Order: sequence, then structure tokens, then C-alpha cells
Amino acid sequence: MKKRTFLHLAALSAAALATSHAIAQDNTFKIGLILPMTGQQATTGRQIEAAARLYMAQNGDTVAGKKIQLIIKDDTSLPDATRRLAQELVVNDKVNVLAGFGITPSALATAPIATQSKTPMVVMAAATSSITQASPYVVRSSFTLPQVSVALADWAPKNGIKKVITLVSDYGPGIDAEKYFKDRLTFNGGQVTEALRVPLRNPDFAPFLQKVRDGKPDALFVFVPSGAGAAVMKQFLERGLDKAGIKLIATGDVTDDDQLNDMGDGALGVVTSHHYSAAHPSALNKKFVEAFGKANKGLRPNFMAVGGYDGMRVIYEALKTTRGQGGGDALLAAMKGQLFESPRGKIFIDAQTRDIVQDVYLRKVEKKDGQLYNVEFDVIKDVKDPGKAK
Ligand code: VNL
Repeated sequence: MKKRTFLHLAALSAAALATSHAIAQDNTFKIGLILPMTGQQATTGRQIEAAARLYMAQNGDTVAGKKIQLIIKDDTSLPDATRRLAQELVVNDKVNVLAGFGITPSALATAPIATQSKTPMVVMAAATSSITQASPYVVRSSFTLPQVSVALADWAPKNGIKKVITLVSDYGPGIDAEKYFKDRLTFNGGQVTEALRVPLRNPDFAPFLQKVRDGKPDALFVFVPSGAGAAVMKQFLERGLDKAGIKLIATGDVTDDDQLNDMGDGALGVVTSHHYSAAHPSALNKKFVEAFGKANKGLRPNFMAVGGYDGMRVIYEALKTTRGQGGGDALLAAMKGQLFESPRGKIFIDAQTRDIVQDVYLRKVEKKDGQLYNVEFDVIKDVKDPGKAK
């Protein structure tokens, strides 16, 4: 009798488990978020995770009847790890969307998995132009280096900067920045006298900056990925390049809002071009910066955070449009052509290229209320990635 009751109960709970599992699968929408949470690019992971969680806290975790489940994996920014994690997320966890991707090699390593499994892949950070061409399932919510570099090459010669040395990290986004900056500056009558490349991993900027000092350009143009800017700034000042009359100009990756306030007054006056500043003067951005800080012990959101926040919105809206019923192809179709106001300004996911179209700003580091900010002083509206122009 006792034994029969036990067996009966066991059978019942097994059935209940199976049913609840089936329901959970049906009613869950899984986002596999692969980020560098440790290692050299850890600040990018921290910023994007915080932004994704903020988006969910503000917009709820149920969309079109589906419970959103965020599965975060740390790839330590090693592309082999990114690929393995993406494979596991697709095969074992059966995620509906892959997202994140702190650096270009991680995004490129994952693209074939997105294609094979027909899983939309939302690139929230990596910014080499060609990434969207690596898979028809890639949609980008970050930016591209050609998109932000060209504006600075238009600004420079109008502001007394004709002779420039470039210094970039030696991989996809750096090579994009170098090429598009140089081509445009040359077109505008300026000249790149030397093009220096530093390794992505554990870079030592000192010997390169010595070369720059010796080369006496009007300015040094720099791209390094988020997280490395403070080291460049420190070395630039320590080697007295500013005192030698060499201006520092850069993409906004260098005066990264995650680090800028700790760079000190030596950063004042540095001109950069980029798509997002925490000081962007819109009502929506003020709310975003405040809510982000409140949820993260005062942390200031940087351009990675805004890529993560907007990427979540792209996913949420696609899920709403497909009423929670669509597979990868339907979701992808619903991501294309989205147009909305982001904390950075108006943005658009180009349906043809699946890349982001956005305003690019010229900014100068200034002190506001005792803190350093990238203060916008000019804007180029609706910039497409020039890397895709035919
Ligand atoms: C990339 C581009 C990474 C820009 C970055 O920071 C960045 C990339 C981690 O494409 O790898 O600021």
C-alpha cells in the first residue's frame, strides 16, 4: 500500500515535471548573451550586462506572452570560447537569439553558427564594418569604425591639422579606422605621414608614442578598443607629446565614458568623433544615464551600454511584432527596418545591410560640475556605414 502510493506519486510528479518543462519551453524566450566578463575587455561585458538588465527592469520580463530568459556567458574575449559557447547555447539551451560580442574576432567566429542554425545574432559591441556581411543573420546595434572616423577627418584640416600620424590596434576595427580616416584626410588635402599599429593583447604604447614625438605631426589620431584609452592618454601625457605641440584626436573609444572621468585634466580639450556620449543633451539620455547610475552604484554608461540597451529593444520589438510565434527568420525580418529614439539620438536598422544608421557627433572633453565629459559640439545626421558604400 505504502509502496503503491509512493510509485503513484512518483509517476504523477514525473508527469508534472514533464508538462511544466514543456510549458517552460513554450513560454520562454531565451537570449544567449555572450560577453567578455573577465580579462582585458571586462568593462565591455560589465557595461552591456548592466544595460541589458536595466532594459528588462524597465520593460518587464514578459513580452508577447513569453517569459524572457537572459543567459549570460563569459567568453573572456577569446574567439574560440565565443564559438563554443554559441554552439552550446544554440544546441543545448535552444536560445532564440544570440547577442553580445565584445570584439570583432568573437563576432566573426560566431557568424557561421548563426547562419547554420538560422538564429538572429545581435552584435551589441563589435564594430568592424564587414561583420554584418559574415552572416545574413547578423543585426548590429553598436556602430562601425568607418562610420565614426570619417567625421574627424573632415573636421581636422578645417582646424589647422594637416599632418597626422595614426595609431591603431592591429585588428579589424583598427584597420578600418586607419583606412577610412586616412582616405578622407587625404581627400581633404591632409596627409598621414606614418601609420602605426599596436597589438590588441597587452599593448605597450611607449615605443610607438616615442616615434610619434619624433615625427612631429600636427596631431596623433588614435583608435584603441574600449578599456584601453586611459593607458594611451597617460602615456601621451607622460611622454610630453601635448607639450611638444602634438594634438590628440581619436574615435570616442579612447575617451570612453567608462574611464574618462579618471583620466584627469590632461584629457581636457581632446576632440573625438563618436555616436554616443553620456553627456548627450536629450531628455531620454538624461533619464537613461540617471537610471543606469542608480542601478549600478553610480557607474556612467558608455557607448557599449547604449549598444546593449538598444540591442535589447531591437529584440523585444521583434518579439512583439511576431507575437511570440515566429522562428529565427521571422524575428530577423522584424528586426530589419526598426527606427526609434535611442539615448544616443535617432537610430535606424537598415533593412538592406542590417547595420545601424545613426548620427555621429564631434565632441570635446570638457569639465561639467567637476566631472570630465565628451561634450558634443557638432553633428552629422543619419550616417550610414561608408564601408558598405558601393
Ligand atoms: C571593437 C571595436 C571593440 C570598438 C571595442 O571595444 C571597441 C571590436 C572592446 O570590433 O573589436 O571600442
